[in-house]
Amino acid sequence: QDLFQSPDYYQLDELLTEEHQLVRASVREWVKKAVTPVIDDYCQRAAFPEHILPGLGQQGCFGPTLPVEYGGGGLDYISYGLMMQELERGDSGVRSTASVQGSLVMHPIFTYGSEEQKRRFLPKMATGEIMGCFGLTEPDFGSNPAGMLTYFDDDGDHILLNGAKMWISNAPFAHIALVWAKDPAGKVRGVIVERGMEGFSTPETRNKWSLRASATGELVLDNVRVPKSNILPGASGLKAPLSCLSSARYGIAWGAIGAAMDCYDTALRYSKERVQFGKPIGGFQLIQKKLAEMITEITKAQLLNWRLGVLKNNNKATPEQISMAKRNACETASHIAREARQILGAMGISGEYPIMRHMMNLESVLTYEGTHEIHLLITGMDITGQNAFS
Ligand code: TGC
Ligand code: FAD
Repeated sequence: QDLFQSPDYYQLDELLTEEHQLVRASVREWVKKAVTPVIDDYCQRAAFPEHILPGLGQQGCFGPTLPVEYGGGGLDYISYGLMMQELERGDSGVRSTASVQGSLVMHPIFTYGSEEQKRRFLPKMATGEIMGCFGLTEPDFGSNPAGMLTYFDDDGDHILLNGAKMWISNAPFAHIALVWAKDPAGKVRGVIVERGMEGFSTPETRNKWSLRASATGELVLDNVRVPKSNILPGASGLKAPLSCLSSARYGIAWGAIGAAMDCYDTALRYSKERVQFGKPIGGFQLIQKKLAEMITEITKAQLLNWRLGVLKNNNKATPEQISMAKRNACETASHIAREARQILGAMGISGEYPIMRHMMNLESVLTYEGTHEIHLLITGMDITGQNAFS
């Protein structure tokens, strides 16, 4: 891992500012020291490396694009993308933790929250002192969150919240959960539920073969009495949670390519060292085909992500463009992980190398934040004007 070189076949570093390169170098070094040496062990034990949270905060990975006055880094979206790329080069679960905290909880509190909510939560979330999770998916409503059943009733200066969320990253350890629920008028609202509130529990989801080093759980809401001051005043309608997804999906587009880079880099080095039939396997055409296609796909995805970052910096990126980049990155990374695993032969399935772990993680990355099929249909609708969802 010490030898990791970020593939830069098209001299894309020339498109990055000094600040972008510094941010990337800093997170890369941190991942090398804090994540890479321990992640296989946590993954094998299906445990979450909670001790890395302060480090993620110190690296500025929680809410990097938010203003400094709220604890954010005031960075642009290319820096944010590069951070996610480096985190996911370490492990998709580590990037997930940062995506959820920054894009799915801090971003909506910043965008839709009251000044009191922002001051109370954001600075401590930026350091990792307060961790959050994002509850949109329900047992019967995954791709179609509009159908959600979680709801609340009015109870004076409180609400009574009922329902259940499922497959929620960070839920088992989060201090707060941003729960999306329907108000008495049937409008989707965002409610900050705090650990310790009566009737609120977060059972852990076990037996995952993917994202094993990420903690996933349910949110069980049984008549939870929440003060009305915990409702995000600016969020009304499904557009609010879906806009948070746009921010997280953007990070995944960069992140999944980080995992792909790690697989490519590992396979390339292995192909130069592993000798069969009297020569390094990298000298065989079939291995070269795999490696050449990998670097081509990584380079294409890097260009797509960089351009999307420029659009995002100029507030011009559309949700549909983000869907295309998320989908492309997941497909590219999953394919590269499978090809890289084959290049390592039997060693490809060993925890001594990161490839099988990335490959398994990427199965979740393909599904969460909108499945591969949903993102295709988003593109389809955008170009034809026809809704093929329902
Ligand atoms: P639809 O009528 O299309 O949209 C409702 C309103 O929302 C707007 N909108 C968006 N705005 C911003 N960003 C987006 N990505 C948006 N998508 C839609 C839309 O313009 C509309 O606005 P308005 O003003 O007209 O009200 O809604 P629909 O019910 O038909 O659904 C469309 C669909 C299927 C695309 C959407 O439901 C969807 O994206 N489904 C996928 C669900 C999903 O991605 N869930 C993710 C859960 S969170 C998660 O997985 C975290 S994993 C984290 C980790 O560990 O990294
Ligand atoms: P379904 O919606 O039931 O889909 C099943 C299959 O049907 C998929 O292949 C899908 O593409 C396909 N399908 C559905 N509708 C259509 C259609 N109209 N046309 C064609 N095909 C269709 N959610 C959160 O809210 N917060 C989190 O933090 C979070 N973290 C997650 C962590 C992990 C590890 C995982 C695996 C999931 C997480 N999710 C989270 C949930 C994730 O967002 C959902 O799994 C995802 O949105 C898909 O929902 P579903 O699993 O219910 O699949």
